[in-house]
Amino acid sequence: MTTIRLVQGDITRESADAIVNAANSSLLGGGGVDGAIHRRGGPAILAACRDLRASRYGKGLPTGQAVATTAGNLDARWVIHTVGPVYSRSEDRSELLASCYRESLRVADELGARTVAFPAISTGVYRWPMEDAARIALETVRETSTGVEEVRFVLFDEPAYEVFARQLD
Ligand code: AR6
Repeated sequence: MTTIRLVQGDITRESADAIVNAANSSLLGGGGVDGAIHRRGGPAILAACRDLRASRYGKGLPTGQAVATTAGNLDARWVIHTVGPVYSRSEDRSELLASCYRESLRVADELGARTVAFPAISTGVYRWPMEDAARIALETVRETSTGVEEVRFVLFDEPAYEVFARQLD
């Protein structure tokens, strides 16, 4: 059984086996939660991302996939980088967003992670409406069979937390 927990705050302050990053396919950092993770996690994460680019992901990490690196100075063993879809009104990309959660949990299982902290993937720069993103995130985690014991959603602000809390009920 996987327990789902919601907390409000900065994911870079969390303690977990794995912290998920809402990255972009370059894996070379960016703004939002990605920028915060690289800032607080330090250069070891970027170095590991560069190695992944050089070895497996020369063309970048495809949307919906996930890959792990060291967590550097974060209070975690791994950062799992996943690339969310940019929200589109004309095209349904829900399956790609669900895939981010599923693939991150698959990578977490491979690593043996028991606790995994997720941000609300795609709801910032990538503009996915929070309500819909929360529904997809929670449904996908509930429907995924995993050895992860605790999935923690770390919502940056009170409105995001409230949306997730309503959807969880
Ligand atoms: N802790 C928890 N949540 C956060 C934090 C934090 N420290 N900072 C922001 N959020 P975003 P995306 C929330 O933009 O939409 C980057 O440039 C934020 O309020 O980080 O998937 C990447 O490099 C929002 O609810 O990710 C990509 O280019 C959520 O995290 C692009 O942004 C996701 O916002 C990815 O866009």
